[in-house]
Amino acid sequence: MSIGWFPGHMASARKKAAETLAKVDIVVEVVDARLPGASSNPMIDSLRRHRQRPCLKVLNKADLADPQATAAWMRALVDSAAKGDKVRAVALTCRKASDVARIPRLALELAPHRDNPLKPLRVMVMGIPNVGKSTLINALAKRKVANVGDEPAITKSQQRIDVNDQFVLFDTPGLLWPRIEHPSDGLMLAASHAVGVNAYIDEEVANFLGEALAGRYPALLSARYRFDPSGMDGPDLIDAIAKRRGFVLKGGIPDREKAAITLLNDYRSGALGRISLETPASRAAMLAEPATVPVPPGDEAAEA
Ligand SMILES: Nc1nc2c(ncn2[C@@H]2O[C@H](COP(=O)(O)OP(=O)(O)OP(=O)(O)O)[C@@H](O)[C@H]2O)c(=O)[nH]1
Ligand SMILES: [Mg+2]
Repeated sequence: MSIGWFPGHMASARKKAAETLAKVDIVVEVVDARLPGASSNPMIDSLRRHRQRPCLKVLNKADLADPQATAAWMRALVDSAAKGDKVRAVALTCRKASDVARIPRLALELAPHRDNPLKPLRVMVMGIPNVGKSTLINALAKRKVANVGDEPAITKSQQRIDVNDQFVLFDTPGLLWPRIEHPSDGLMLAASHAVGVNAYIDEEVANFLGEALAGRYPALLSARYRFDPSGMDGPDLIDAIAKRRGFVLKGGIPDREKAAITLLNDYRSGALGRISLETPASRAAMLAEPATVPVPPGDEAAEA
Protein backbone atom coordinates (compact mmCIF):
# COMPACT_ATOMS: atom_id res chain seq x y z
CA MET A 1 0.00 0.00 0.00
CA SER A 2 1.37 3.43 -0.83
CA ILE A 3 0.18 6.33 1.33
CA GLY A 4 -0.02 9.92 0.17
CA TRP A 5 -1.78 12.94 1.60
CA PHE A 6 -1.61 16.38 0.06
CA PRO A 7 -4.88 18.21 0.83
CA GLY A 8 -5.62 21.61 -0.72
CA HIS A 9 -4.49 23.67 2.26
CA MET A 10 -0.98 22.17 1.87
CA ALA A 11 -0.68 23.33 -1.73
CA SER A 12 -1.49 26.91 -0.70
CA ALA A 13 0.72 26.63 2.41
CA ARG A 14 3.64 25.57 0.23
CA LYS A 15 3.17 28.66 -1.96
CA LYS A 16 2.93 30.94 1.06
CA ALA A 17 6.03 29.32 2.63
CA ALA A 18 8.01 29.89 -0.57
CA GLU A 19 7.12 33.62 -0.38
CA THR A 20 7.88 33.97 3.35
CA LEU A 21 11.25 32.26 2.94
CA ALA A 22 12.47 35.41 1.20
CA LYS A 23 11.89 37.33 4.44
CA VAL A 24 13.43 34.98 7.02
CA ASP A 25 17.01 34.24 8.06
CA ILE A 26 16.81 30.57 8.86
CA VAL A 27 14.50 27.58 8.71
CA VAL A 28 13.95 25.43 11.77
CA GLU A 29 12.79 22.11 10.35
CA VAL A 30 11.06 20.05 13.01
CA VAL A 31 11.23 16.31 12.34
CA ASP A 32 10.10 13.32 14.39
CA ALA A 33 13.09 11.86 16.28
CA ARG A 34 11.57 8.36 15.88
CA LEU A 35 11.85 8.62 12.06
CA PRO A 36 14.20 11.49 11.19
CA GLY A 37 14.65 10.34 7.59
CA ALA A 38 11.05 9.61 6.67
CA SER A 39 9.83 12.76 8.45
CA SER A 40 12.27 15.07 6.61
CA ASN A 41 10.30 16.71 3.85
CA PRO A 42 12.28 16.86 0.57
CA MET A 43 10.02 19.70 -0.61
CA ILE A 44 11.02 21.85 2.39
CA ASP A 45 14.67 21.09 1.70
CA SER A 46 14.39 22.19 -1.92
CA LEU A 47 12.44 25.35 -1.03
CA ARG A 48 15.02 26.48 1.50
CA ARG A 49 17.97 25.59 -0.72
CA HIS A 50 16.42 27.62 -3.52
CA ARG A 51 16.57 30.66 -1.18
CA GLN A 52 19.91 29.53 0.30
CA ARG A 53 18.56 29.57 3.82
CA PRO A 54 20.44 27.60 6.50
CA CYS A 55 18.54 25.00 8.49
CA LEU A 56 18.42 23.89 12.08
CA LYS A 57 16.94 20.41 12.14
CA VAL A 58 15.13 19.73 15.40
CA LEU A 59 14.68 16.03 16.14
CA ASN A 60 11.67 16.55 18.36
CA LYS A 61 9.83 14.02 20.53
CA ALA A 62 13.23 12.58 21.49
CA ASP A 63 11.52 11.55 24.76
CA LEU A 64 9.62 8.93 22.71
CA ALA A 65 12.58 7.77 20.57
CA ASP A 66 15.18 5.08 21.23
CA PRO A 67 18.19 7.01 22.65
CA GLN A 68 20.73 4.80 20.84
CA ALA A 69 19.08 5.41 17.47
CA THR A 70 18.87 9.15 18.20
CA ALA A 71 22.60 9.22 19.03
CA ALA A 72 23.33 7.48 15.71
CA TRP A 73 21.20 10.04 13.83
CA MET A 74 22.99 12.91 15.53
CA ARG A 75 26.39 11.47 14.51
CA ALA A 76 25.18 11.07 10.92
CA LEU A 77 23.84 14.65 10.82
CA VAL A 78 27.04 16.08 12.30
CA ASP A 79 28.99 14.24 9.57
CA SER A 80 26.83 15.75 6.84
CA ALA A 81 27.23 19.25 8.37
CA ALA A 82 31.00 18.72 8.33
CA LYS A 83 30.74 18.26 4.55
CA GLY A 84 29.77 21.92 4.26
CA ASP A 85 25.98 21.69 4.27
CA LYS A 86 24.54 24.65 6.24
CA VAL A 87 22.46 22.30 8.37
CA ARG A 88 22.83 21.80 12.10
CA ALA A 89 20.85 19.37 14.21
CA VAL A 90 19.64 19.05 17.77
CA ALA A 91 17.62 16.28 19.42
CA LEU A 92 15.21 17.35 22.15
CA THR A 93 11.71 17.40 23.46
CA CYS A 94 9.83 20.65 23.25
CA ARG A 95 7.97 19.67 26.38
CA LYS A 96 11.14 20.52 28.34
CA ALA A 97 11.87 24.24 28.79
CA SER A 98 15.62 23.73 29.20
CA ASP A 99 15.77 21.87 25.84
CA VAL A 100 13.83 24.60 24.06
CA ALA A 101 16.05 27.29 25.60
CA ARG A 102 18.95 25.96 23.48
CA ILE A 103 17.27 26.80 20.20
CA PRO A 104 17.72 30.62 19.92
CA ARG A 105 21.49 30.33 20.38
CA LEU A 106 21.77 27.48 17.84
CA ALA A 107 19.64 29.45 15.38
CA LEU A 108 21.78 32.55 15.82
CA GLU A 109 24.93 30.53 15.11
CA LEU A 110 23.50 29.85 11.66
CA ALA A 111 22.74 33.55 11.05
CA PRO A 112 25.45 35.43 13.00
CA HIS A 113 24.81 38.65 11.03
CA ARG A 114 21.47 38.96 12.88
CA ASP A 115 23.13 39.21 16.31
CA ASN A 116 22.28 42.87 16.26
CA PRO A 117 19.70 44.73 18.38
CA LEU A 118 18.39 46.52 15.28
CA LYS A 119 17.86 43.36 13.26
CA PRO A 120 15.66 40.66 14.78
CA LEU A 121 16.43 37.05 13.96
CA ARG A 122 13.58 35.80 11.76
CA VAL A 123 12.93 32.09 12.00
CA MET A 124 10.47 30.04 10.00
CA VAL A 125 9.41 26.82 11.71
CA MET A 126 8.56 24.17 9.12
CA GLY A 127 7.97 20.44 9.03
CA ILE A 128 5.52 17.67 8.33
CA PRO A 129 2.20 17.60 10.23
CA ASN A 130 1.97 16.79 13.94
CA VAL A 131 5.70 16.86 14.75
CA GLY A 132 5.38 19.64 17.34
CA LYS A 133 5.99 22.88 15.40
CA SER A 134 3.29 24.83 17.24
CA THR A 135 4.31 23.31 20.58
CA LEU A 136 7.82 24.57 19.89
CA ILE A 137 6.51 28.03 18.94
CA ASN A 138 4.53 28.28 22.20
CA ALA A 139 7.55 27.14 24.21
CA LEU A 140 9.81 29.70 22.51
CA ALA A 141 7.25 32.48 22.92
CA LYS A 142 6.62 31.36 26.54
CA ARG A 143 2.90 31.87 26.00
CA LYS A 144 0.11 30.20 24.06
CA VAL A 145 0.15 31.81 20.65
CA ALA A 146 -0.65 28.74 18.53
CA ASN A 147 -3.15 25.89 18.78
CA VAL A 148 -1.69 22.44 19.28
CA GLY A 149 -3.27 19.00 19.18
CA ASP A 150 -2.40 15.37 18.61
CA GLU A 151 -3.74 15.30 15.07
CA PRO A 152 -2.25 16.26 11.71
CA ALA A 153 -3.25 19.62 10.18
CA ILE A 154 -4.16 21.48 13.37
CA THR A 155 -2.38 24.57 11.96
CA LYS A 156 -4.02 25.52 8.68
CA SER A 157 -2.46 28.92 7.98
CA GLN A 158 0.82 30.71 8.56
CA GLN A 159 1.20 32.94 11.61
CA ARG A 160 3.86 35.53 12.53
CA ILE A 161 4.79 35.86 16.20
CA ASP A 162 6.98 38.74 17.38
CA VAL A 163 8.49 37.19 20.49
CA ASN A 164 10.49 40.33 21.27
CA ASP A 165 12.58 42.97 19.46
CA GLN A 166 15.22 40.40 18.62
CA PHE A 167 13.25 37.30 17.71
CA VAL A 168 10.46 36.78 15.17
CA LEU A 169 8.91 33.40 14.52
CA PHE A 170 6.65 32.06 11.79
CA ASP A 171 4.48 29.03 12.54
CA THR A 172 3.47 27.16 9.38
CA PRO A 173 0.99 24.41 8.53
CA GLY A 174 2.46 20.89 8.39
CA LEU A 175 3.52 20.00 4.87
CA LEU A 176 3.78 16.60 3.25
CA TRP A 177 4.79 16.19 -0.38
CA PRO A 178 2.61 15.14 -3.29
CA ARG A 179 4.23 11.76 -3.96
CA ILE A 180 5.85 9.66 -1.26
CA GLU A 181 8.17 7.43 -3.24
CA HIS A 182 8.92 4.71 -0.72
CA PRO A 183 5.85 2.90 0.65
CA SER A 184 7.62 2.30 3.98
CA ASP A 185 7.99 6.10 4.41
CA GLY A 186 4.22 6.50 4.00
CA LEU A 187 3.60 3.71 6.49
CA MET A 188 6.03 5.17 9.06
CA LEU A 189 4.39 8.59 8.66
CA ALA A 190 0.90 7.13 9.08
CA ALA A 191 1.98 5.08 12.12
CA SER A 192 3.35 8.27 13.67
CA HIS A 193 0.11 10.19 13.05
CA ALA A 194 1.46 12.63 10.47
CA VAL A 195 -1.12 11.64 7.86
CA GLY A 196 -4.88 12.27 7.83
CA VAL A 197 -6.87 9.22 8.97
CA ASN A 198 -8.79 9.00 5.69
CA ALA A 199 -5.59 8.39 3.74
CA TYR A 200 -4.83 4.96 5.23
CA ILE A 201 -6.31 1.83 6.77
CA ASP A 202 -5.39 1.32 10.43
CA GLU A 203 -4.97 -2.43 10.05
CA GLU A 204 -2.49 -2.15 7.17
CA VAL A 205 -0.41 0.42 9.01
CA ALA A 206 -0.50 -1.67 12.20
CA ASN A 207 0.60 -4.78 10.26
CA PHE A 208 3.67 -2.85 9.10
CA LEU A 209 4.33 -1.39 12.55
CA GLY A 210 3.80 -4.75 14.30
CA GLU A 211 6.29 -6.49 12.04
CA ALA A 212 8.89 -3.76 12.55
CA LEU A 213 8.45 -3.84 16.33
CA ALA A 214 8.51 -7.65 16.55
CA GLY A 215 11.86 -7.53 14.73
CA ARG A 216 13.46 -4.66 16.68
CA TYR A 217 11.73 -4.36 20.03
CA PRO A 218 10.33 -7.80 21.01
CA ALA A 219 11.02 -7.17 24.72
CA LEU A 220 8.89 -3.99 24.73
CA LEU A 221 6.01 -5.85 23.03
CA SER A 222 6.15 -8.75 25.47
CA ALA A 223 6.31 -6.38 28.47
CA ARG A 224 3.18 -4.56 27.27
CA TYR A 225 1.05 -7.44 25.92
CA ARG A 226 2.37 -10.42 27.89
CA PHE A 227 3.15 -12.83 25.05
CA ASP A 228 6.28 -13.77 23.17
CA PRO A 229 6.24 -12.04 19.75
CA SER A 230 9.31 -13.81 18.37
CA GLY A 231 8.86 -15.09 14.84
CA MET A 232 5.51 -13.28 14.42
CA ASP A 233 4.71 -11.26 11.33
CA GLY A 234 2.44 -8.19 11.50
CA PRO A 235 -0.93 -9.97 11.08
CA ASP A 236 0.07 -12.68 13.64
CA LEU A 237 0.96 -9.97 16.12
CA ILE A 238 -2.34 -8.13 15.65
CA ASP A 239 -4.24 -11.40 16.13
CA ALA A 240 -2.25 -12.13 19.29
CA ILE A 241 -3.03 -8.66 20.72
CA ALA A 242 -6.75 -9.17 19.95
CA LYS A 243 -6.69 -12.54 21.68
CA ARG A 244 -4.77 -11.32 24.70
CA ARG A 245 -7.03 -8.29 25.18
CA GLY A 246 -10.26 -10.24 24.53
CA PHE A 247 -11.15 -8.24 21.40
CA VAL A 248 -13.53 -10.59 19.58
CA LEU A 249 -16.31 -10.13 17.07
CA LYS A 250 -19.41 -12.27 16.71
CA GLY A 251 -18.50 -15.88 15.96
CA GLY A 252 -15.25 -15.62 17.92
CA ILE A 253 -13.37 -13.84 15.11
CA PRO A 254 -10.54 -11.64 16.46
CA ASP A 255 -11.37 -7.93 16.26
CA ARG A 256 -8.28 -7.01 14.30
CA GLU A 257 -9.27 -3.39 13.82
CA LYS A 258 -9.54 -2.79 17.56
CA ALA A 259 -6.21 -4.55 18.14
CA ALA A 260 -4.60 -2.51 15.33
CA ILE A 261 -5.79 0.76 16.88
CA THR A 262 -4.49 -0.39 20.28
CA LEU A 263 -1.02 -1.04 18.84
CA LEU A 264 -0.97 2.30 16.97
CA ASN A 265 -2.08 4.24 20.05
CA ASP A 266 0.43 2.47 22.30
CA TYR A 267 3.26 3.35 19.89
CA ARG A 268 2.09 6.94 19.40
CA SER A 269 1.66 7.71 23.09
CA GLY A 270 4.92 6.08 24.17
CA ALA A 271 3.06 3.46 26.25
CA LEU A 272 5.17 0.76 24.59
CA GLY A 273 8.41 2.48 25.53
CA ARG A 274 11.02 4.40 23.59
CA ILE A 275 11.01 3.30 19.97
CA SER A 276 12.67 4.46 16.74
CA LEU A 277 11.35 3.23 13.42
CA GLU A 278 14.56 3.87 11.53
CA THR A 279 18.30 4.29 12.01
CA PRO A 280 20.78 5.89 9.58
CA ALA A 281 21.80 2.35 8.55
CA SER A 282 18.25 1.10 7.95
CA ARG A 283 17.47 4.26 5.98
CA ALA A 284 20.57 3.91 3.80
CA ALA A 285 19.64 0.27 3.07
CA MET A 286 16.06 1.29 2.20
CA LEU A 287 17.21 4.10 -0.10
CA ALA A 288 19.55 1.71 -1.92
CA GLU A 289 16.48 -0.19 -3.13
CA PRO A 290 14.52 1.19 -6.08
CA ALA A 291 11.43 3.22 -5.19
CA THR A 292 8.24 1.34 -5.98
CA VAL A 293 6.27 4.50 -6.70
CA PRO A 294 8.30 5.91 -9.60
CA VAL A 295 8.47 9.66 -10.08
CA PRO A 296 7.76 10.54 -13.73
CA PRO A 297 10.75 12.32 -15.33
CA GLY A 298 10.62 16.10 -14.88
CA ASP A 299 8.06 15.99 -12.08
CA GLU A 300 10.50 16.63 -9.22
CA ALA A 301 11.50 19.98 -10.68
CA ALA A 302 7.88 20.97 -11.27
CA GLU A 303 7.08 20.29 -7.63
CA ALA A 304 10.00 22.28 -6.18
N1 LIG B 1 5.90 13.26 23.65
C1 LIG B 1 6.00 14.43 23.04
N2 LIG B 1 4.93 14.98 22.45
C2 LIG B 1 5.08 16.16 21.83
C3 LIG B 1 6.32 16.85 21.80
N3 LIG B 1 6.16 17.99 21.09
C4 LIG B 1 4.87 18.04 20.73
N4 LIG B 1 4.21 16.93 21.16
C5 LIG B 1 2.80 16.60 20.94
O1 LIG B 1 2.62 16.40 19.54
C6 LIG B 1 1.30 16.77 19.16
C7 LIG B 1 1.37 17.70 17.96
O2 LIG B 1 1.85 18.96 18.38
P1 LIG B 1 1.65 20.28 17.52
O3 LIG B 1 2.56 21.31 18.11
O4 LIG B 1 0.23 20.62 17.34
O5 LIG B 1 2.25 19.79 16.12
P2 LIG B 1 2.37 20.62 14.75
O6 LIG B 1 3.64 20.19 14.11
O7 LIG B 1 2.19 22.07 14.98
O8 LIG B 1 1.14 20.00 13.94
P3 LIG B 1 0.28 20.62 12.69
O9 LIG B 1 -0.06 22.04 13.01
O10 LIG B 1 -0.92 19.75 12.67
O11 LIG B 1 1.15 20.46 11.50
C8 LIG B 1 0.66 17.40 20.40
O12 LIG B 1 -0.15 16.40 21.02
C9 LIG B 1 1.85 17.75 21.28
O13 LIG B 1 1.54 17.76 22.66
C10 LIG B 1 7.45 16.24 22.43
O14 LIG B 1 8.59 16.73 22.43
N5 LIG B 1 7.22 15.03 23.03
MG1 LIG C 1 0.77 23.39 14.26
